Amino acid sequence: MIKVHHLDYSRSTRILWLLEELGEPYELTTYHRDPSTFRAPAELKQAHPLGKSPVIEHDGAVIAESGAILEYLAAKLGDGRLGRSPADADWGEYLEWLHAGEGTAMMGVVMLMLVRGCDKTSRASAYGLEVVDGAMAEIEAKLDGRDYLLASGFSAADIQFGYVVAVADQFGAVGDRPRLRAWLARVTARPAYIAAVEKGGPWLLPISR
Ligand SMILES: N[C@@H](CCC(=O)N[C@@H](CS)C(=O)NCC(=O)O)C(=O)O
Repeated sequence: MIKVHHLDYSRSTRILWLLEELGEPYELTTYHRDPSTFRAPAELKQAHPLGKSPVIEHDGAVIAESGAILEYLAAKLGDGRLGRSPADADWGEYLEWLHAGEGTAMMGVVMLMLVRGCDKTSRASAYGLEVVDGAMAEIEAKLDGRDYLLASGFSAADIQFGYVVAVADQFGAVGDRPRLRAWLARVTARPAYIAAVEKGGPWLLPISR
């Protein structure tokens, strides 16, 4: 059975969400953040040397990085659901969303998180906002005429970006983008997301800008 090393208030909810979508059983180990620093406990390093969540164990493999885990689980267990393959016309678009979520957009979101309460005109603040705003604008444009990030339907890419957009909103970076807001409401109304939150707890840290 798949073992998930889950940290409370974190992007590892993405993995629970995907597994709930697939109807796959999993064994959940939940780690708790330090209440003052919000950092992960040291025990998480026993699961993976980086000490970050999510981490999964499956068939003897230990895998970190949420995008890699989503891609792995969708390919291994999805049977064509939630993932895309080289045979699909939108495989490239799927991979781009999956990787841009952490590689670009989340980098900007983390900058906003780190500079919260600081001078909004600082270089770090302005750069973080520019990166996140660019990602939000791109999604708003893509959602014209489609319900999900891919025209072919809901996929792991929506799960990956669900967290990015939810945290960006917490820091006031979503803006007045009706398609993006409707998409976030649509994907987080899915029974699998609700089940993931019931099992893993809320994914947003209790902090604000
Ligand atoms: N790019 C990695 C980021 C992993 C990461 O930073 N996870 C956070 C949880 S949202 C974490 O473990 N933070 C605890 C800490 O750094 O102490 C991924 O997508 O999995």
